[in-house]
Parts: sequence; structure tokens; C-alpha cells
Amino acid sequence: MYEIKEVKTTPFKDQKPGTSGLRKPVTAFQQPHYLENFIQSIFNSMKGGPRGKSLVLGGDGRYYNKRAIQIIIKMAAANGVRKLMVGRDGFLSTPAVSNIIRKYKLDGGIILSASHNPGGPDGDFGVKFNIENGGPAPEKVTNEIYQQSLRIERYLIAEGPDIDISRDGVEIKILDTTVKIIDPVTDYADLMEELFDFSKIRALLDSGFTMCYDALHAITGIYAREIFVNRLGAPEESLRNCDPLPDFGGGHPDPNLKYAAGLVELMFSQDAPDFGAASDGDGDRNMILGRHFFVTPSDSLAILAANARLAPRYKDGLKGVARSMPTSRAVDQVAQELGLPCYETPTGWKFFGNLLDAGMITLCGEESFGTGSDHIREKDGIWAILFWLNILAEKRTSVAELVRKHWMSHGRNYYTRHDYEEVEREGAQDLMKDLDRRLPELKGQTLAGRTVILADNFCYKDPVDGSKSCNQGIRIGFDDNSRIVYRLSGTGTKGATIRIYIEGYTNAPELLDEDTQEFLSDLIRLSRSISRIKEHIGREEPTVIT
Ligand code: VG1
Ligand code: CO
Repeated sequence: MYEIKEVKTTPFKDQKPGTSGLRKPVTAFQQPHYLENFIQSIFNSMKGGPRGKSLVLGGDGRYYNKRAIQIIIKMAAANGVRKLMVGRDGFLSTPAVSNIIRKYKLDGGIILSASHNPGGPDGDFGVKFNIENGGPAPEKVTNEIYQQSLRIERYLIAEGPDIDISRDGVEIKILDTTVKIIDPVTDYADLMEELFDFSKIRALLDSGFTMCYDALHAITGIYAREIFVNRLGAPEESLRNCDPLPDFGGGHPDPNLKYAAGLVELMFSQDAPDFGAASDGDGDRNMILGRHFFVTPSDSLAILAANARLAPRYKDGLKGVARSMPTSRAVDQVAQELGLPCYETPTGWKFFGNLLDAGMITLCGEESFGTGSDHIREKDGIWAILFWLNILAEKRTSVAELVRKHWMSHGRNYYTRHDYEEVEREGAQDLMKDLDRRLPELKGQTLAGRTVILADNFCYKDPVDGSKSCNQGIRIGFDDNSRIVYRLSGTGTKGATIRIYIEGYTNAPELLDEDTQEFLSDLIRLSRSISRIKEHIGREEPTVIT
């Protein structure tokens, strides 16, 4: 029924994966051969080739997912992949893929998602490739995929009817490939039940503690229903926007104060539940809220680290922790107190992989609403939310009180990120170059009463394999423990996005409850003058503040 067809093609010059996979507008992926070229480049980059390999395939359900799944199944078959596990209806969250690769010892996985970017015909699409440890392909691999994409001349695809992926448990043979349709949720929910004390969380929810979970119409809706409602007994009304939609209901599936506005409004209203949470398009991000209270992702990482022993999986303590460079140093304070190693890595989950594999760290996180551990090799939204619920179930305290107590004992790292989205690429690149050039003269200067003690362009040397990743962002550190970081986003698809990360620290008890933007206002002003942002891009007000 299926025949292998060899299709002649020519390279696209723009298939270089960014911070997390290849992301482009849907219309780019709809060009003839565009998706096929990239998938064949992934196959060509595999050690020993794709023949005989086992892979998992799924995505966040965004527009073009279904079409792409059919193409990739047929390409996998034509390329001799031995076994292909596919999420029912093409659904699989990023953390679920990571788990499946590890659990079934597969050679890798393909995730169709542009994560927190909007979806729909005018939105974005994306492809991520994960390797056999379950984690995002490291730079060595993504560079090889890119090189392959620049010299591709042909790809292979099986010609024949589309495959029915609507029923799980079914196995279909296409050429030499066994395609197995799997339930996207069960393996992941089972893993969560192994890590956390579900009976304690159930008791908390039975005790009158209320929660609201917002999936922003993205993939985690199906996971949330199974875990929070079916397994933990939360009422159905605890779920918001939990039906995955191809265009995410027109929203931006990014769990932050701007794009999860509905949830935020509820959490700051009179009727606010005790706990609120949300995830992004592909389910690897999380936002944690308490009643009238927002927890920054950087604080969340620190608080999970400080209280980790309360969850069964982490009862023996942590081996070490890591955070991405721009993430606030709140977790460093905890590491120091607990005598744990603490690593600083470039932005992007792929840089945590080696540290996790080598057993050097147990927990890690990023300021961009990403937290995770060695249970898989991706950041994990629902995992972080369950971790919080497990801690709250043990402590029986409110979110706000838990965080305030943490600040009282560790001090508070006030933290904000200012994004300048869709600015002209040239201006953004000039801003970075200009900063880089002025680094030597910045060091030692006193600005607005603070002396610059660090001014560099972050260069990371992986302690496990010695590989170097340079040009990972400009760091300006001051003598009062405050810091400004600049980098360009590697996930956007329109123009450039400048990210400015601003951090201040205090342990003065009377200063722990200030408004973040107020507390940091001097530094925010400095972040603009140091970078001469107005000169470079013609404006100095950010588009998103988190
Ligand atoms: C952003 C975040 C980064 C995160 C990446 C992927 O990258 O800043 O911390 O790892 O998105 O997250 P950038 O290069 O735009 O700053 V996800 O949820 O898109 O897989
Ligand atoms: Co994501």
C-alpha cells in the first residue's frame, strides 16, 4: 500500500534551530518541502542514520500539527525507522515526550510546538528534536542538523493514505515501521504519582483548599483533567481553558502576568482561590500564584529547593542546583545555606542536560517560568505545580506566607524582566555590539551610587564535556548585589526581541514587601541608559513586563 518516494529538493537557508527548536510562522512551514527538508536533516544528523531507530512523535495540538504528523510518520517509514510512538490525535506535551523517551528507552523524539508563541494559521509552528536522554538536542546536534539542512538534495517519504491516529493502543505497520498510537497522558500521570504524595495533596484539596488551573487552551488541559480532577479529586470548576484548541482560542499560551490575564484577575479578586497556576503551549512552563499573590519563577525555584525534602522523590535532599544566567540568584542563597553546588548556565534547557545526566544537580530552573528536575530532561509545568501543592499540603500554609517567610530568612531578590518585542533586528544587534564594546570602560564605574564590579559577555564552559558556548548575554553586576543582564531572544519569529533582566537584593526586614517595579526603579532607569536603548531602537518603554 505504501511506496517509498525520493523527492528532489534544495536547501532553505534559514533552518537554524534557536533557543528551543526551529520556530517559524505557520506559512513558512507550509511552503513546499520546508518541513520535509528539516525532518530529513534531523534524520541525516543521527549517528548511524535513522534506519532501525525508535522515536516518539507528538505536539501541542497547534494549527498544522495534524498535517505535520502525517508527513513525519510517512518520512520516518521511508527512512527505515523501526518503531514510532505517536500521541493520540498527535497530542503530547514536551515533558511527556521526555518521559516517554526515557521510559521506553527510545533513541529520540520529535515535538511539534512553538511553545508559548501564538498559534493558528497566522501564528507560529515549530519542531524540536530531543535525544536519547530525553532532553533537547545539545548545540553539537542542532549545529549538525543545520549543516545537513544547508546541503540537503533529497528526502524520502512513503506514499500512501493518511494514518488514523485517533485511537490509542493501535499498532499500524507501514513498510518496516511499526507505528504505535499511545495515550498521551497515562505514562506522565503515573510518573507524577511516583514523585509526589498524591494522598496528602488529595487531603489538602478535601480540606477546603481551593485551586484554579488555567491551560490557556493548550496541551496541558488533558493532563490537568486527569491529574487534578480524576486522580486528586479537585472539582471540575478548578479547570479553566482546558480544552486544547489549534489557535489557543486566539490567545498567547504564555503563563505570565500579561498573557494569563484572566487567571491573574481571578487570583487578585475577592473570590480568589487559595492557589492558581498555568502552563504554556507545550506544557513545560508554569506560573504559580497564591491568593492575591504572584510568585516569581526565580523565587519559585529557590523555594522548591529549600523545601524539596517535603516531596517523596526528593526526601533525601538534592545533589546540586542550577539556574540559567539571567535567572535571579535567589536559589544561590538556598544552595549556599544547604551547602549545595550551584551552577550558572546559558539560557535554554539544553544546557542543563549534562549536569542532570552526570548526577551533579537535581533541580534547575529559568526565570522564564521554567522549573524542572532530574525526573526527566525538560522543564515541566505540571510537575512544578504538583511540587508546590505537595509542599503546601505538608506545611498547611498560604502561598504568600510561605514566600514571605522565605524572604525573611534568605532576603529577597527583587526581579523583573523587560521585553522589547518586534524591534528592528539591526538596531537590536547594534545595541548588543555597542554594549559588548563598552564593557571594559563600564567596569569600575559608579552609576547612580552603585559601582560596577562585573561587566562581561557570558561564556559558559560545560563542566561535564568541556564544550564552550560564548556570547550568551551581557552581565553587569554591581557592588550592592544588584545586576542587569541583556540578551536577544532566540525564540521569536518577527524582528528581534531584546530582553533586559533586572535584579536587586535586600535582606532588610522593612523592605521585603515593596512593589517590584518601584524597588527596582533606579536600576530600570540604569538599564536603559547603559544600553542607550532609545538611540538604538527609538523607544525605551518595554512591550512586556514580568
Ligand atoms: C525563551 C526563554 C528561555 C526558554 C526558551 C524556551 O528563550 O527566555 O528561558 O528556555 O524560551 O522555552 P528566548 O531565547 O526567547 O529568551 V519554551 O517554553 O519556548 O520551550
Ligand atoms: Co514551552
